[in-house]
Amino acid sequence: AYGPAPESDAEARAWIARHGGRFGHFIDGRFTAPGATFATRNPARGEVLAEVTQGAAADVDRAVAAAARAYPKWSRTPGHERARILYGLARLVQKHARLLAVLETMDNGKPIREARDIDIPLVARHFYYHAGLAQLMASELPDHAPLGVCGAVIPWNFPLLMLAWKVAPALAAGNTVVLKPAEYTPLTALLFAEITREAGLPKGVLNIVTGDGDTGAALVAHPGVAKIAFTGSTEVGRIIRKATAGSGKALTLELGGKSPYIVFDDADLDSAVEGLVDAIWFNQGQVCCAGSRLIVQEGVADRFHDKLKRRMDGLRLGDPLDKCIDVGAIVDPAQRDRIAAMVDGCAEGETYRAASPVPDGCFYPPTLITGLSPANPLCQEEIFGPVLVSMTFRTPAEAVDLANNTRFGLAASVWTENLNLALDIAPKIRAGVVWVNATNLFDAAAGFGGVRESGFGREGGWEGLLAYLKPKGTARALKPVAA
Ligand code: TXE
Repeated sequence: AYGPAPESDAEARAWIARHGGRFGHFIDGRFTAPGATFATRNPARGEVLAEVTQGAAADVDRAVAAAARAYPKWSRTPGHERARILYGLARLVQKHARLLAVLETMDNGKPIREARDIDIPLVARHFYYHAGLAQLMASELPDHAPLGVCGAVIPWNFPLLMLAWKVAPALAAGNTVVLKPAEYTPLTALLFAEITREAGLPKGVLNIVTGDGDTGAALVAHPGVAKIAFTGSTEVGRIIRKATAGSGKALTLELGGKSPYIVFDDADLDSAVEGLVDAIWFNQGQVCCAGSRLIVQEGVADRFHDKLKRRMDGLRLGDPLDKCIDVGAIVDPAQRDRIAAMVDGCAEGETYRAASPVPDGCFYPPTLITGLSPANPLCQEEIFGPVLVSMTFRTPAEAVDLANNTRFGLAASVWTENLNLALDIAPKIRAGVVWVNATNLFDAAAGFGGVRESGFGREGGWEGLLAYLKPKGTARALKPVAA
């Protein structure tokens, strides 16, 4: 261990034990009896944390029916009353922050420092912000009405934060929700379900059905669902878009990325290195907007790579509950093997791996690959791991061409001391967000989302709220669900 003592997992283990180590779904305000289960593991230690129920179509039916029963009352609950409950949820997330952070780290493998200082505070912030919007809806959006039952399918890289991104705006707008967490990381969603009871959220307003892609597909296909919000792979996003086409369901998709990180020769190189460590090694690179393509100006490329390698060698890999860890575990051996296969399958370029010893278990070291041609699959495909590829450019126009040489368009980062250059470059990059001399800036008040194969729709801000509303008077195109 690097730190004095790893964060204690006793409270999280006690919570799991209170549920007998086996979880059912959360439907209509209570946990169902566990059915056929699958294991969710701690990827850093390989141990089974708990058994979780594989949701069948009948479970999805029951959850959608519960959400449909709760909808009339919740949608007519005044905004200030919905706000009171959402503020309560935000405060309870803060109250249980330590337990939520430890459980997230155990289930996902992310460093406790990140879960504690980034994920969970952003979750609370998201509920605070949307409580405020709920309160303002009657005066600011008097001509809008909620959609009905909203289905959310979320990934494993930010389990509770992605829940917050979907649930907070949906509830603020007056919808009810059925959410399916990712199969690798269902535990914080189930703990959050318990917290909704403490907050006095009426039963049926939020329902959670655990399971794999089949459970997600059943939710997507359900005729009683008015909207699907999905975050995950571009491949599954494509399946969901086809499955919902012509159904009248509203849809937002937040998909993969291959975000460029452009460093001009006049940039503050030390700050750009620090930013890049955050851009590509935050959450082991398992971030949809990860700055996974370094595009650095030729004259400073060697110097920049040297600085970056020194910084890489200082990164500490290890038990994610160790408070001094920089890089934790990959979420699952299948993902780790997928990363390794992509890197090992590359015949081109030079690979540099961080010096830190790689612990046993599901770990992959921070890796830099230089000397690849832009058409190489590693420069084109989302690796979704701690692997950075680097390319060089001579002119700003070349930098823009390289940045846009991708099917994705989620985020980008531009580093230069020349503000005119930054302002000239930024709008030419096809991405949902372009950060200048910064990276990974997220706020509940700012809409986040992509263009091209990174998806469509925004989450956060008024724009994100509008994705859960329709103009008043629009008839529901969907079949009502029998209560
Ligand atoms: O994602 P999936 P996986 C990318 C990343 C990663 C790859 C595979 O490149 O390596 O995807 O990860 C549910 N209908 N991202 O397989 O399958 C699934 O149960 C409905 C990028 O984990 O997209 C889970 O809850 N739902 C990404 C969720 O979709 C389905 C984050 C995401 O899983 C379904 C995650 C179906 N047919 C992975 N199939 C990002 N951009 O943030 C699966 N699911």
